[in-house]
Amino acid sequence: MEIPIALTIAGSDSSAGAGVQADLKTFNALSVYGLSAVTCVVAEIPGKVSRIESVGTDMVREQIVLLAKNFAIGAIKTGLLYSSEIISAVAKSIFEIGPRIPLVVDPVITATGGDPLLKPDAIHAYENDLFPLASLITPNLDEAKQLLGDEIKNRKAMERAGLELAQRFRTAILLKGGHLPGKDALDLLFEGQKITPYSAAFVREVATHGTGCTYSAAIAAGLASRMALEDAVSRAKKFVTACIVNHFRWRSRSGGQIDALKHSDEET
Ligand code: PXL
Repeated sequence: MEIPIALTIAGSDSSAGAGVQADLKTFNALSVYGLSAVTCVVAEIPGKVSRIESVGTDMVREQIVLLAKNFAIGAIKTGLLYSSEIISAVAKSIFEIGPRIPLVVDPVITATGGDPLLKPDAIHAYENDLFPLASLITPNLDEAKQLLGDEIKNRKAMERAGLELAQRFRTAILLKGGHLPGKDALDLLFEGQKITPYSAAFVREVATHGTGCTYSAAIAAGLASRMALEDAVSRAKKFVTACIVNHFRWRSRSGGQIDALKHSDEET
């Protein structure tokens, strides 16, 4: 059987817990061959972004178009796109290579540690250029707040926000409620008026970054393998939870602690 192929269009994380590195590890763990188009290079360690430099839009476009001419891409995910110019170039390239390839958009705005990753004026480019091409958008509560303007503090508010986003952008929305207080990490999938919940025990005292990247990459891996959206999300939720539970941990050279996701499909 031919191995399915997925493409990530995202930033490079030097510490390899998030971004392109997390996406490729996820594709590999889920038996999908991963391709990558790098949009920016981030010098960072877990919890601290030090510097970001973008890749030129022509180079971003060249990577995507060249790959699409030569590989049968089964699904695409986007991660950190950094600027409105890159978002628009990515949207244009995706439209040209095949607007019907399933597209998962992870609207990355800030790093887990709180550092900004996206230029503030870039949200409009997401809304105008890229969201119309998406099969699924995967905001966390902070990102949903930036898109809608309202704080989301409980499950009822999540339901209202998800329905509004699904209607506004005419596509499926996975609203990730991991930041809500409580013992479970609850996510809600909105497809039109239909709401499907996905829940897992919240893993405490593990400080990893890259969970959002890993989650959306795992969903794209499922779609590339021709799983239905609801099944792809269900498997991805289990996968990302296992990656957190099975984390790596080191002592950093400055004496602090470094946690990183372990991207493997083993049972917890
Ligand atoms: O976790 C968000 C994220 C996404 N993409 C890249 C990153 C990070 C964060 O820390 O470096 C490239």
